Amino acid sequence: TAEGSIKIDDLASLEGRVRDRMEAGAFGYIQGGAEAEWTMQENTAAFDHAQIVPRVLRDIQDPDLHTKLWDIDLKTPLIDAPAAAHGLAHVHGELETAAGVAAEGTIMSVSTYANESVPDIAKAGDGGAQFFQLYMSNDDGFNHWILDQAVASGYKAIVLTADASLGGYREADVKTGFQFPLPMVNLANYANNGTSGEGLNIMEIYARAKRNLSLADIEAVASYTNLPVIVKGVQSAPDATLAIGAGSKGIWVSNHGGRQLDGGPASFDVLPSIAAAVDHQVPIIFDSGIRRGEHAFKALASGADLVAFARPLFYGLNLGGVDGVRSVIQHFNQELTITMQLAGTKTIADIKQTQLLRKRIYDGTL
Ligand code: HOC
Repeated sequence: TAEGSIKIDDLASLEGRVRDRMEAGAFGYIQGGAEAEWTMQENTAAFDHAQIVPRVLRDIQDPDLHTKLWDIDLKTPLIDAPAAAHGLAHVHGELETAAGVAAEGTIMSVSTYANESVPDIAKAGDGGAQFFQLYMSNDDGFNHWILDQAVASGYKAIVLTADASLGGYREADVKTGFQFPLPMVNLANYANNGTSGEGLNIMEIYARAKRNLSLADIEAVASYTNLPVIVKGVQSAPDATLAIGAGSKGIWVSNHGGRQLDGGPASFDVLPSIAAAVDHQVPIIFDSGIRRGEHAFKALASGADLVAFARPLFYGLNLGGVDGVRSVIQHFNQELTITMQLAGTKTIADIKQTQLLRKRIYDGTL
């Protein structure tokens, strides 16, 4: 693997660049979505349903990407979305991602199903802010053990995954017969677990999931850890309201990159009704389908406070390790900066005042 900064013309083309470098099953697992991949494709297409109305003559130069989540200062509103098994893309997996994301002054979200341990990823992040993404297991001993690790390692929030009580039907994985080729180190390190995940397929991994997740799990995780819980996988205004009522300190609008329920709406299309329901009570993080700075701008203008993405970072990681990760974030930042300048917005707060012309609107009854 040639390491180092990578030249990026556009983020969408990274997928084609890594396709032949990666083992087919690993590429299919990362790139693929559920069933016909309709929702996955809609996630990106949906940004074309809204147009940015630019403002001019506003005395703007050098737009400022800095923002804050709670007391965490960030150099950009673009953050790393959680994803399992970075070892599929790079021999040092999450360690390189952590170093790259921290160097760019933003947040890394670390999956329960990482190929490196929770404490080691925290160390590699070198003081950068990290969230821990919990997939609740049907083994409460494991949930407590891994949450203890996240707390002890200084993670800033627990991202409670709400849309993954069962795996979506991923046809690419079925066709390639994909099995995770590496241990998931947190599973391996948990003494009572009996499996490291190595050699299992995604459905076998999902067999560990707690099926009957409920609102009570928010309070259970919050009181166990004393960390803010952000519920991830929210796709409707009523669920956002219920999650906040149950103690969620953040709402993560996501359909898991189209990897879970196929046939559901694009994440971007449900964002306005959720933002209206949340009404600034807690921050909103958005993911699913972001491939351009203008997509991030549109999500911010529709009520998101932070915008997350995973697949492009996987591709950057594969192409250039820590520097590849940095290159992807820098490219996103560059596109967002250009969009901000041309739209007449100096700050992230200004983006939120920008008018979007929406061609398709979902109402709050979703
Ligand atoms: C409960 C098992 O986010 C994906 C990952 C899933 C990780 C395994 C979860 O592939 O979407």
